[in-house]
Amino acid sequence: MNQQDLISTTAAIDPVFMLIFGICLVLLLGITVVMIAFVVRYHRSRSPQPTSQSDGNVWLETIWIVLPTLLVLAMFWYGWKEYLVLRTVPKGALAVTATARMWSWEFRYANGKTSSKLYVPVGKPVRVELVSKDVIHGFFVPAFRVKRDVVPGMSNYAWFVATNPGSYDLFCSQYCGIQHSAMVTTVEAVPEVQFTAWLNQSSSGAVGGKLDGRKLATEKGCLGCHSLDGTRKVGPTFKGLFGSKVEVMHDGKMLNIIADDAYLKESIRQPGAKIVEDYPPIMPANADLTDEQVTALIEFIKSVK
Ligand SMILES: [Cu+2]
Repeated sequence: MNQQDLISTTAAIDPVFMLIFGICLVLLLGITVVMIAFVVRYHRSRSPQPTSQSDGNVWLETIWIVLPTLLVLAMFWYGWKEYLVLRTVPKGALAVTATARMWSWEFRYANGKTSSKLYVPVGKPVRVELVSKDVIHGFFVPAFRVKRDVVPGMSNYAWFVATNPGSYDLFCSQYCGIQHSAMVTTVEAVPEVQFTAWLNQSSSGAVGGKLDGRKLATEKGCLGCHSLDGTRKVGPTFKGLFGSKVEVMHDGKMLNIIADDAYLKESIRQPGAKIVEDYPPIMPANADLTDEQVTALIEFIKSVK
């Protein structure tokens, strides 16, 4: 399929929406006008007694059976046709894996690069593999009319093509917990040359060969639950955490410990091992982080005073 034949998801969906919306609008107006006319025309003051009785009208009945049937079939046929466009990924689409977790998105490209924003080249179809690490999320990009559930254990996908450069909202469309509204990011559609250059830059989080812990914490979604200013969020704040005394539950026993390197490392790798008193045990494990990344995160936590 070459570029000229490529129909965007937006171009496929909008006419269907307008058709169904148009039919609904005509019916709404038609029914409302007739209803009001009848209320006035047959008001008790005008016709105190029933003036006529009708036993039926074959033509009228035929019309009100056949016409709605055709309308509904037309909506179905047209909707189905364009739905197939949504489900048929054009050949040569760029493959990206979107991983949803409570409460952030991570996009992974074929070369292993990861990003918290979905960078795509303009004019090139993108196939997004949808993966959930925990609960049901929803991949929703209104600008491209694409919305698909992201279900743990189920393989699902969506595709779209950005026909114009720009920044487009990307939401989670399923209520997935108290920080659900924090699952917002963007699709960044950039010219292909720029995209290729970005893709071949060293992976995110690296600054001059050294990993940037703050950037990593943002990208991995840590800051969705852990504040930097002492505010209580879903998890304990990072502010002043390092070196502080923490009350934790460990194997059903309450322990008083000092938040040192070993504790932070364990809490990043196996969050369930020691749960800070009064917080829910819901942080996902981070098996995919490298040791360098964990160290960078700890260094960052140390710096938040
Ligand atoms: Cu979500």
